[in-house]
This record gives sequence, C-alpha cells and structure tokens, in this order.
Amino acid sequence: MSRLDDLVRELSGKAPQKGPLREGAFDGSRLHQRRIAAILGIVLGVSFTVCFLTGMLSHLIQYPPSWFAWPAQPAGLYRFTQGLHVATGIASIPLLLAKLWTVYPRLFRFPPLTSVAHLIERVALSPLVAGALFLLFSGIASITRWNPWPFSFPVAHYVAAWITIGGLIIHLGAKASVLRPALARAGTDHSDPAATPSDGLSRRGLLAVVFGAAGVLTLVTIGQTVRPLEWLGLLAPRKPTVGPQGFPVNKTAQSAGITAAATSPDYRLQVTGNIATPRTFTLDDLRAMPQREVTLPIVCVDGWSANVHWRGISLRDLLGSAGATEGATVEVRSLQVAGCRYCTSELNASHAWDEETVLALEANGDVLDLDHGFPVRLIGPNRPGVMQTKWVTEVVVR
Ligand SMILES: Nc1nc2c(c(=O)[nH]1)N[C@H]1C(S)=C(S)[C@@H](COP(=O)(O)O)O[C@H]1N2
Ligand SMILES: [Mo]
Repeated sequence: MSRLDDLVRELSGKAPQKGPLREGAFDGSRLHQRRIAAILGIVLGVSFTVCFLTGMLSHLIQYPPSWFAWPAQPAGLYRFTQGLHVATGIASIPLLLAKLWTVYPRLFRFPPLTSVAHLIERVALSPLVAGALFLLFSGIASITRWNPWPFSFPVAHYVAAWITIGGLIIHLGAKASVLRPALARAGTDHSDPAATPSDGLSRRGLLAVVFGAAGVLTLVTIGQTVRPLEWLGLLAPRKPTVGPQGFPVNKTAQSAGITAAATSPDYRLQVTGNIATPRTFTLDDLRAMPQREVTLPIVCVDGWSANVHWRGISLRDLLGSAGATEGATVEVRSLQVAGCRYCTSELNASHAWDEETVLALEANGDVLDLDHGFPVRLIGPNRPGVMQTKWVTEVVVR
C-alpha cells in the first residue's frame, strides 16, 4: 500500500509557486475552516438523512414491494412525513451551498493526493456533491411544476438519492476520525491563523447567516402544508386555500381531456373484478345511497396539503354490498386516458376497507368541481395526493 501511496504522491508533481495551489493561498480566511465545515456538515448530514428517509418512505408507499403495506391510519402521518421531506430539502439548499463554499479551497490543496485512501475519498466526493446538487435542483423544479428533463423525475430523483447517500456514507467514514478534533480544537487548523483580520464576517456570523437563511426559507414555504403559517408562505409554490371550492388544482379536467366523459349523462361507476356479479351505478344511484362525511387532507407529494370536507359513498360499504371478501385489495380507474401517470391507483386492504375511505361526490358542501374530479373521486386517509384518483369510473376488486 505504501508503495502505491508513494506513487500517487509522485504523480502529483511539485508544489506550484503561484495560483490557488501555492502553499497558504487561503490562509487569510477564517471562514474556510475545519470547524465551520464540520458544523455545517453535521447539520446538513442530519437534514439530508431526514430528507432521504422520508423520501424513501414516500417511494415505498407509491411503489410498494410485497413486504410493505402502508396503513390507512393515523390519517395525517403522510402529511407530516412528506411535509418534512420537502421542508428539509428546501432548508438544505443554503446549508449545502455554504458547506461547498467553506470546503472548496481543499480542492486546491497540495499535493492533491496523498494516499490511496485519500484518492478513494476524493473520488467518492463527486457522486456526493453532484448527487446532492441534482437532488435539490430537481426537487425544487418539481415542486414548482417545472419539468424540463427528458427523463422521469421520480425515477431520477430516486436513483440520485441512493447514489448520494452512498457518497455520504463513504464521506462520513472518511471524516469520522477528524470530526471530533475539528469540533473540539477550534483554531488549530493551518488555514486559521490567529492573526486573521478583525474586519469582515466572523465565523459565528457566517453560521448565523446560513442557519438564518435556512430558517427563513423554511418559514416562507412551510405554510403550504402548515395552515397557521399560510399567510407567511411568500415563496410557497402553492397556497392551500386557493382554488375552486377553496383548495388547489394541479391537473385540470381540460388538460386531462375528460370534460365530455365526466359531464355526460352516460357516466357510470362500475364495480368489477373478484365479485359474484359486476355492478353498475348511475350518478343518481350513487346520490341515492347512504352518504358518509369525512374531513381529510389532499397531501400532494410536492409538499402542499389542504384540508377538505368530503361527502360521498363509503368504499367499504360499496365493496361489502357488492359481495367483495373483506380484506380484498382494490384498484380504482379514472375516466382519464391521456397523460396517465395517475389514472389508476391501488388500495391495499387497510386503505380499501378503512372507515374513512370515500368515493366523494361533494367537497366543502358543494357538488365536486369538475377540476376536483367530478362526478366521483377517491379520497382516503394517509395517502399521497397522486393516489387520490379523480374522475373515477371503475372499482376493480382483486
Ligand atoms: N385522474 C387523475 N387523478 C389525479 C391526478 C391526475 O393527474 N389525474 N392528480 C393527482 C395529484 S398529483 C394530486 S396532488 C391530487 C390533487 O390534485 P389536484 O390538485 O389536481 O386536484 O389528485 C390526484 N388525482
Ligand atoms: Mo400531487
């Protein structure tokens, strides 16, 4: 190993006398200092890990493997975890930028490589830095509904998350031994001479600015899911009370191409699949059935949520009266056939049979707006918005 290490050092050549690689090029700044890098690293590591875990959870809920079943209760859990996902992602932006700025002089250190272990550590930085930048950038693009890429956002975001967390684990392994000294002995770093100029931003000042920025960004966006802070949501992509019937619309009936089918007198709701006899209902049939009222939020994966009072047919009652076996899983299908990412959704047994899962005909006291899924939309507790299918026309029992 030491031969290899010698070779790596040899390849680095001689120390240059000029430019950022010369010795002491960054010695004048106390802000490019280990302690700052370590503190920012810890806070960023925590926010990234929370963001990663909540993101993986959201992925599991939307694409459940056989061993995973997300429960329908507690009803508001997904609202919390997804709010946290988007909030930690947003707060990570100033943290990441500050961290990169604090450590960038290290790219210019001489010799660039000192050992094989150092080489591996350096190489692992590229997936970490590139992955983190991509995750935050694509995430922000997505919640502001800007989709310029030729690839699928959820797939790319998911793959990048694994690459980034891999890079983070290697980085933590490499830095574990220097973390404690960096935190404990402020001022021993060679790039932190005692004789730093007394003007300019202090270390504490830098941290205050960075954490302050993260805090302010959180405050002016979190109102999209935390109702009491809605008035503060200057930069929130969505105002949860703005839209027909007092809540937002992502996909309009027109853009889904279902206006004619949804408003036609020929509209039917069918119950099919694993039941003795398939059943068909007109809208009048549905209105004549016993109605259930629930207050449940729409929780968009984009991080906004809106409380709505719904009224409609209990899915559980409908399944029961159609003779479905209790515990059967269900797929609901929309009238929408174009641009279909969310034209169907699966309900596991917990969601299909939960007391609060409803095929809604009304929202906030009025017949459903066409843009909210008229004549019938699915609404269930503890589900991502993407799984709350609008313009439902078929319930398939599995
Ligand atoms: N058929 C259909 N249902 C759908 C969608 C859709 O595009 N098509 N969008 C989903 C999304 S992303 C959310 S957040 C909820 C609420 O979306 P809305 O704001 O468009 O009503 O409905 C869901 N149901
Ligand atoms: Mo959504």
